[in-house]
Amino acid sequence: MTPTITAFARSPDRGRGLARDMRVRWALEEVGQPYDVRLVSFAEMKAPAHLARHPFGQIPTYEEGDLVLFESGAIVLHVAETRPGLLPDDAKARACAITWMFSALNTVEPPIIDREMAKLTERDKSWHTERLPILEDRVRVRLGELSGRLGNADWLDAAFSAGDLLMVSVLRRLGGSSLLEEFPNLRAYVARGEARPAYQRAFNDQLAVFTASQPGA
Ligand code: GTB
Repeated sequence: MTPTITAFARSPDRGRGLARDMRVRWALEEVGQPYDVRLVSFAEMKAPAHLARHPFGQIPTYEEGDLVLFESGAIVLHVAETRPGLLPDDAKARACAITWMFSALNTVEPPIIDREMAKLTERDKSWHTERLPILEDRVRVRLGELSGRLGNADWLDAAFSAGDLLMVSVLRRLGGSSLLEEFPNLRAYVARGEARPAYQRAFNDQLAVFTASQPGA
């Protein structure tokens, strides 16, 4: 059965692949699973039909028969557990890869989002110039730790896994900031992820949605 995911009809990231449908698209491409996309407007995301799929009225969601999932991490884990290609067969190696999935979402992404939100929503506050460096330092600490662990390796464990897919997706949110540039091995790690054919297909598909949403397209 072909799964259906949801994505922004008009992504605020203007096709940069930063919305969280990108990581789900990438996972589906890695395992060679074709999928359909239901594009939703902001109004549709908060309407009953979508709220039945996603209690918080967000994207992405994933439907496959009577299975309905939300949370990009849970969706990527489901894809990785039900198709070969994103998790090792060996039980211990699999547990390690899943650990990296959780650490991408629970340990690395939160400080990145805190910084992003501060830049987006707190610029007019009197304390913004004092708070921003604090948030940047929190990101820098995490990046330093991750950089130290990755070292010269290509991937976090022996082979590319769903852990790398989520970690690269999370680090991409720093694109355009000098923070990632401070850690050349992490910058190269992100570039390696982005060079994967499955990533490229996923990126181009979400970019095509943005391009088609432009006036005159
Ligand atoms: N924890 C959930 C998950 O991982 O699936 C978070 C889902 C989420 O935040 N979804 C966002 C959403 O639906 C889109 S991805 N927001 C609408 C709402 O909450 O009403 C977050 C996102 C949005 C925009 C950019 N951007 O413009 O760069 C990047 C990321």
